[in-house]
Amino acid sequence: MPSNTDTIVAIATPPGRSGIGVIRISGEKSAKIYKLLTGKEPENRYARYTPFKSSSNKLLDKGITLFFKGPLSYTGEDVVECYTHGNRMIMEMLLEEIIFLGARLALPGEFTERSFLNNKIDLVQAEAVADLIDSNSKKAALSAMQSLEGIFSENILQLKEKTIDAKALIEACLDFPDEEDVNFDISPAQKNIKECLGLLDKILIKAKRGRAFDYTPLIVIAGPTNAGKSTLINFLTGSDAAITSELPGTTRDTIREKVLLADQLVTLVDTAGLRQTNDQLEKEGVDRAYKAIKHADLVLYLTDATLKTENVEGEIRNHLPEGTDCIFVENKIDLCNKKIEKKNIENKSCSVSAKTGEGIEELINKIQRILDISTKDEDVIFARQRHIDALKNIGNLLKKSLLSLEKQKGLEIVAESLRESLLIFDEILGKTTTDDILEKIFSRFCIGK
Ligand SMILES: Nc1nc2c(ncn2[C@@H]2O[C@H](COP(=O)(O)OP(=O)(O)O)[C@@H](O)[C@H]2O)c(=O)[nH]1
Ligand SMILES: [Mg+2]
Repeated sequence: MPSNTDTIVAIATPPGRSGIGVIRISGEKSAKIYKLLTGKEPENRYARYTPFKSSSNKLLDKGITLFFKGPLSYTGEDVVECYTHGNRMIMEMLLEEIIFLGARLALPGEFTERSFLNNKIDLVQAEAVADLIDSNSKKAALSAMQSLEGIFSENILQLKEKTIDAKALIEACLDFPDEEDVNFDISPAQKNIKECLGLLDKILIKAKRGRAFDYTPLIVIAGPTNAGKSTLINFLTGSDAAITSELPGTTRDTIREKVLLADQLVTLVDTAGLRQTNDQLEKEGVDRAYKAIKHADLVLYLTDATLKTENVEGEIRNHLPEGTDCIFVENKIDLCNKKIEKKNIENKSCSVSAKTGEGIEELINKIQRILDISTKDEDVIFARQRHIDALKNIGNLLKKSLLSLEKQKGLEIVAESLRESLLIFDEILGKTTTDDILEKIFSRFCIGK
């Protein structure tokens, strides 16, 4: 296990050519290395144009050097940053020189880990650093920034404070176990726990929304042969990714296409028509279609409006995993003289023509609503699954406490549940997180951060 007291160094900019390259050093030898490398005295927060020289006095490069005296630095320790020409060879030579002067190569995320260990940021903020760097959409980056600014942590701390209050109310009753004739009023505690649950719900909604920014939902188009599934995926992706044909059973492979629907990247999957068949190839296609349905976030179940189809819902329900949403889409309305009535947005069925595009906008609105693709980016938190799972566990413990209170099951049990939930808050923020969880979190960072 490398020591936390070593002075560490890393190239912080990505490999390849660039205008500027940054090398970052952190630890107690930083100032000494600054002096030996540049021949100048480090001055706190002063950007100086300096030479970078090797121990044998060879000029390796010239650039800007910055010194941050700890604890007012990224890691909380003395930090030096060298801005060099963005050439990998030059940077490698400088790196070797700095290692020769007493630093060791930093592990992935080690600078941020030190910032966390020195209490500059909590674990949620440390994770937000990595999420910000890794984010794949502008919305994801902006919401990771909110978490880095501490908004998510503040929300969690607020909920924790409220839970502490509830525990104190319960414990106050527990302090007088022998006074049997004292009738304790549990309603303040009850009210408090209910408020905790309300707050928790709000945080969870914001967290799930934020998570959706960096998640690509899987939408599977399924239904009988010839309903127009391949035509629909082609229409939605604006391509001819899938072969369409009046011959039933054309599609065998599942075709996946990424597309922006209402500002959200989704993966659309076209599948083989669901029917009984003796054709081995088609059978394999149908199996794959059912597999795709199993993993879907949303299924669009397509039927042909010109045909009479019975018990559409029952047909697919047996194959839909619990909780998977489904929109029933009646296609080819251009062939019927039917006027499409505008259905309530809550209604999970609609009529379209994959050929003319009629009704598609309403379909997209329904998809957007079901996946809760928020077009507003305020009030979201970039959360990880770890946070969402922990918050759900807290929710379960709070509900358990409330139930115990209502059933007058004994205040000791209620207090115990509340105590347990407080431990989870500390895990989220990294106060009691185990070493292997920390290692898992920081090893996913890039080097130099
Ligand atoms: N008129 C009309 N024809 C359609 C529509 N959607 C699909 N078709 C036709 O129906 C046939 C089957 O379509 P296809 O997309 O291959 O169906 P799949 O088997 O469900 O993939 C093709 O001849 C399509 O051109 C539609 O909305 N209107
Ligand atoms: Mg097809």
